[in-house]
Amino acid sequence: MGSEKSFEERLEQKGISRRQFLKYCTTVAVAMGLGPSFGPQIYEAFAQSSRPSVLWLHFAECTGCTESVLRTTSPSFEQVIFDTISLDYHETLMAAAGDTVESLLTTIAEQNAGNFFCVVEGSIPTANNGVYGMVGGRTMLSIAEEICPKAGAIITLGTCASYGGIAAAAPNPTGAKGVKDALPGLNVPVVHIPGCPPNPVNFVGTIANYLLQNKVPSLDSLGRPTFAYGRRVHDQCPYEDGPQEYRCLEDAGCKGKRCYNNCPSVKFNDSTSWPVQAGHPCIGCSEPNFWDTMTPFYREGSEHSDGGDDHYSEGEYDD
Ligand code: FSX
Ligand code: F3S
Repeated sequence: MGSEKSFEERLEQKGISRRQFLKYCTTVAVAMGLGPSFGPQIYEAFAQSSRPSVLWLHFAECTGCTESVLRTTSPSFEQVIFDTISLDYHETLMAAAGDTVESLLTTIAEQNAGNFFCVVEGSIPTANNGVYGMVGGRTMLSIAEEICPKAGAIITLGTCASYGGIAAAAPNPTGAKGVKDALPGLNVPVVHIPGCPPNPVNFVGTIANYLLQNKVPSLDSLGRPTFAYGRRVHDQCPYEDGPQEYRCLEDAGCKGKRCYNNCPSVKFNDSTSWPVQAGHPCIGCSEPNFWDTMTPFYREGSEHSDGGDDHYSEGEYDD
């Protein structure tokens, strides 16, 4: 009870009510396939936990994954982070920089060996001993080799960290790889949360699952939580026979039939919208090698790609 009270006090200090946080936990519970009645259990899991340590590594990426998570507004990412996990290292959000911080990374990983989450964003350049990706004078590859094996569990946030993403698109001159491919022999559970960018609800749901059951969620053959990636985008899309103000975009090149993700159900930006609702075909961004296998993203000559003013045309963005 004591820790629950201090958790609520911390929420209050940040101007967020128990009710608001409970609402968010209910969203996470629904995304996890547990149903809204599990919202209070997730709330309790966060309230009672001793805030697991998280070391967050940035490699070859656009930082869109962090940006997506930062767009969690009710509660804000800052509230989720500082009240439910202990974010001990995150290069984008840390005020400090330099040698002290770099040595802190090593120290925290050693002191908490086996007991911290390692979140990885971005792929790892491996060609020529990883020389094409450096942070603080070290290769991303050597940082990953040092930190990742010490984690209790690894969450690869985004398609780049999961499968290589855009940096690994053909001809992949830097030898960019996802974490598991870059670190063969890694003996730590790895959860892939792909998407370019991924949905923050799926990230928080993975943490919640760990707090509730002390293990990573069940995964599909590509290492993704089945609660989030168990169904095709197309199978959840409401637009095939849906309301007339929205249109099915399959003839514009939509890859929803080849892509597994919960975008139509969970949506982005506090459930405001998702690509097809915004008028853009799904580009299959949560599948491995989608830059090579899902392109061209737009289908030429379709009714939606021939100059309509609310849909992109092939070639319009060719610069
Ligand atoms: Fe990749 Fe994420 Fe796409 Fe960007 O960190 S999955 S390019 S949204 O930023 O890694
Ligand atoms: Fe990506 Fe398709 Fe969702 S493009 S964000 S998986 S609708």
